[in-house]
Amino acid sequence: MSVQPAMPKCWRIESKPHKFCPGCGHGLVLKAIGQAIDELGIQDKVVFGCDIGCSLLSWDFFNCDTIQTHHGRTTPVVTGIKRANPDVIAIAYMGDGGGYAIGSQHLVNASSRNERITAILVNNTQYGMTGGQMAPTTMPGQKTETSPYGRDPEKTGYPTQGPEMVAAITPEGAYVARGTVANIKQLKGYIKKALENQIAGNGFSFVEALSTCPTNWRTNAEETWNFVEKEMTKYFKVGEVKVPGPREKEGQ
Ligand SMILES: Cc1ncc(C[n+]2csc(CCOP(=O)(O)OP(=O)(O)O)c2C)c(N)n1
Ligand code: SF4
Ligand SMILES: [Mg+2]
Repeated sequence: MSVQPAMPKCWRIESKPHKFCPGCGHGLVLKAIGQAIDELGIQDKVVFGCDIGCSLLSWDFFNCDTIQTHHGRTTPVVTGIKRANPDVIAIAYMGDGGGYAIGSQHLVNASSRNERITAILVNNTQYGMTGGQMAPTTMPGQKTETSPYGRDPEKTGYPTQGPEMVAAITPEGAYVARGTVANIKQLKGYIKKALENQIAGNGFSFVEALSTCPTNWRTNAEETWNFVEKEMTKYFKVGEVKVPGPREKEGQ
């Protein structure tokens, strides 16, 4: 008897198996997104935007309206769609290179304008699709194709703290969290809350997902999970960073 994998109902079965490398975290993040869409019953309303980078392999993942855009530009593209059609649920899906480097201005501007969209960013500590170059999220000492002796923060700075930055510059009503593919249930919960925040019209919603790239990390299965669970969490704190509601009073 063959065992059928449990796929979210909103996934396109015809496009599976997907094209990510074995052990890649993108498929897990997309599964969490799919489960959140199913549980909220919003498949008919979702417009899914994906970026350049390995995220573009999700262009045929969902039975939802989908658009693929340039680096980091997924955020303004789905913002335009949302402004023109306020009833849609707009999701921008991108990598850390696209969201925090090449298209970082769009994340900053959408955050400070509190756009009513949901951005989901996959942090795999480097530029995956192009062969593993250093990204803003590369950790001190981490070796990549362009930091062969390890990232030196004196020369190239410390890892970008994306959710913390977004939380600092968004007005009230924003929802911001960092999840991990090592805890899919929690990640799905954060994505669901981010989508609910958009549905409620509160403001910008942003979820970063710590993710795996065994191909460029050159890690086996055990090393891959150790890296995401033990190394990445030294720099990237998993949890909710900002939830809608009044800010604490000054001095508290
Ligand atoms: C403006 C621009 N600069 C550079 C590239 C080349 N490029 C394509 S994918 C990519 C890396 C993407 O990395 P990331 O956003 O972290 O996604 P990942 O593949 O890691 O999921 C780069 C630099 C491009 N397509 N456009
Ligand atoms: S290169 Fe890395 S991020 Fe891209 S599909 Fe392969 S494992 Fe995933
Ligand atoms: Mg990346």
